[in-house]
Amino acid sequence: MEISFSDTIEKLQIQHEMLLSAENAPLDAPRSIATRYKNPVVTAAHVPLEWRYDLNPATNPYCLERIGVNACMNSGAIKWNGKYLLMVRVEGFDRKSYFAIAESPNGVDNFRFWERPVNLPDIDPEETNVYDMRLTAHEDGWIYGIFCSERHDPVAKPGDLSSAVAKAGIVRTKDLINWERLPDLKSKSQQRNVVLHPEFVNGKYALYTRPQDGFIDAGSGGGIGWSLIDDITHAEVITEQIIDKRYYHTIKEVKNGEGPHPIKTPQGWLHLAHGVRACAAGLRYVLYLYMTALDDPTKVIAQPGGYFLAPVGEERTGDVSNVLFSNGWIADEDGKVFIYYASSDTRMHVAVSTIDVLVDYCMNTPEDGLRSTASVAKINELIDKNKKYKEGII
Ligand code: M1P
Repeated sequence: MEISFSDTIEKLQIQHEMLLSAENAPLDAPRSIATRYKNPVVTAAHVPLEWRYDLNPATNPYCLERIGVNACMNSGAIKWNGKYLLMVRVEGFDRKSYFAIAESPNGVDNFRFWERPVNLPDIDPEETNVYDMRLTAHEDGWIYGIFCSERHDPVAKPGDLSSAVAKAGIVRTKDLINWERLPDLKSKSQQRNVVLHPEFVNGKYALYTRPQDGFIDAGSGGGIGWSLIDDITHAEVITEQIIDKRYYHTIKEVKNGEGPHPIKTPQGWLHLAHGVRACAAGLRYVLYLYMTALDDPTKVIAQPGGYFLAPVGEERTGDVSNVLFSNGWIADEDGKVFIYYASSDTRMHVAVSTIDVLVDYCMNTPEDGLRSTASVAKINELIDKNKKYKEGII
């Protein structure tokens, strides 16, 4: 017997509600640097049915999904009125991304999208795709969103419909509903992964940048940059200093990029970033941490070697496999940190840690010695230390 339209919709609604209200649970051992949670927190299936289905049987007699969602990924994050908000990059079947806010009461489950996607002011007909917004509640009183604004390369050879140009788009708001669009960041190089530092530095706005020669390739550029901006309403990169470089045979040898804005801790600014290396399977994206000085955010004071989170299990596969990417985290007043990360450009996850643990990890994990020999030396140092401890010498 054929199931009726109303029964189909009811079934979809029940399944959707079950997904949205499912409780999440910690997965990893309690003594990990960050505790992963079992379920992804936001997926394509979390997107409201009203955004995907025409609920009228007269115009949708087969009850088909009219607008498909491919992925929910790379999300900015902010605590707002006691709720945990994600600025989700929702990607449609048509490959276009848009932003939409999903809200949770506890940061680990029950994420529900607000009624409509974000109404991003449209200032340029050439802007084709927007994604990966970082949110910063700046000390000037505004909440800023900086995102990648992508368009077809105007100087691409005829027939080349793949070459693109990445710029940083800037919006700001006081209520997360009404957004003011500011002019895009002016920069000599392509820019993606641009992030606003939350405080003024020397009386200026400060941006983490990622200068690139090309859309995909860092070329002679790359590294996480830093640029002071006189006027955020006409932001321009005049000088750019690389504060976190790329190195041969490391997790960030191909490229890297700042994640969300850094968290201020008593020991320094705590940064989350992604590093990319190449291998036979393609590019591999992992997450790493570093710290900079409170009185000089350009001065790196801790640089633990290697990654802090890399794709495991289900995280390893998706639209763009072998990728972890993060552009949002929330630090609670009690020191808990919710790290939101996407796996394989497909779904959003959370891992929970504390400021104390993350800072301890940064301060006490050996730096990358850049050579196998240095790695072995670090292990021997640790063995010696443990030996002395066991013998009661230290
Ligand atoms: O596909 C992996 C990531 O690739 C880009 O990141 P990056 O600029 O560091 O190369 C972005 O398109 C990002 O959205 C995506 O997750």
